[in-house]
Amino acid sequence: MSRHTPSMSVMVAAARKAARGLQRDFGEVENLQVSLKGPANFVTAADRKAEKTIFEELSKARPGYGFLMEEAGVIEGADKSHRWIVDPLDGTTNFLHGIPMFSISIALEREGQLVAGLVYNPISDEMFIGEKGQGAFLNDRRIRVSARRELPQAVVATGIPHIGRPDHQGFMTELGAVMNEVAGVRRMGSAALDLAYVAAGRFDAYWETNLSAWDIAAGIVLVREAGGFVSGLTGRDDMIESGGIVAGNDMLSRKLGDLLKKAHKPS
Ligand code: 2AM
Ligand code: CA
Repeated sequence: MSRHTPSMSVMVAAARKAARGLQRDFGEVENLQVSLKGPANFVTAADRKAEKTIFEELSKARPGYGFLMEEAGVIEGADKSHRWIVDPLDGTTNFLHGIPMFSISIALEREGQLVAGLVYNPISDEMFIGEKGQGAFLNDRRIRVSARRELPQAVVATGIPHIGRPDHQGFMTELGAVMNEVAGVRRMGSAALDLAYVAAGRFDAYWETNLSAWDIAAGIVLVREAGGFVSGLTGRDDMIESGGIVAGNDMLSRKLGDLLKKAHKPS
């Protein structure tokens, strides 16, 4: 069983409440697939509604905490030492296409340090939580990063840039280097879930670039608390600032990081 702080109970309650709306709306998306114009607007509305629910629940339970949210951006709070970092719907493209691979991501920052993370897939009902010093859990069962130590045995997740997102050539360079060395590359479409899967040992490692703080803040806590290692693409602890991330157990994250660095700077 997991031991949570009261703050984690607040996060879980907010995520579950927002999830009920997303579950209903996801069911509706399938009916909207026939209309070409309908789904995108509908999904934007579902996304905003989920964010509003999470904002209201967290604000009620912890008045004064600040926010950084995907839709609303920065909301300053009276309490300068606490901030919630929220992505109400990570994996929007999947949601829009009726693919049940998306998540709610909520992290808590205290004095500038990430101290708690939650990633919830409302369709599979998988709740990943982690708090600094307390370990990481999937539906109350302890999770750990994978123990594989060699890239040829590793399943490695990533995200592929798409229309409107930068650095397609950079990604091709990285993929070219990685796919030659690993057992398989996977692309699920939700950065938050990718990190949760690394924490659970399903993916051995993960890398992606050009992400935002709300995509990765909660997942970073999960991977660390599952015994894993997270860094930016140059190996520095700058994931939030750089938007680049490499994650896995200490051995594989280092090997993957080295591979990516070498791909960009062939000697
Ligand atoms: P989203 O679904 O909330 O947009 C997919 O590789 C990951 O990248 C998802 O976590 C997705 O989050 C995120 N993503 C999609 N478009 C993005 C963009 N333009 N900038 C940054 N992140 C993006
Ligand atoms: Ca996102």
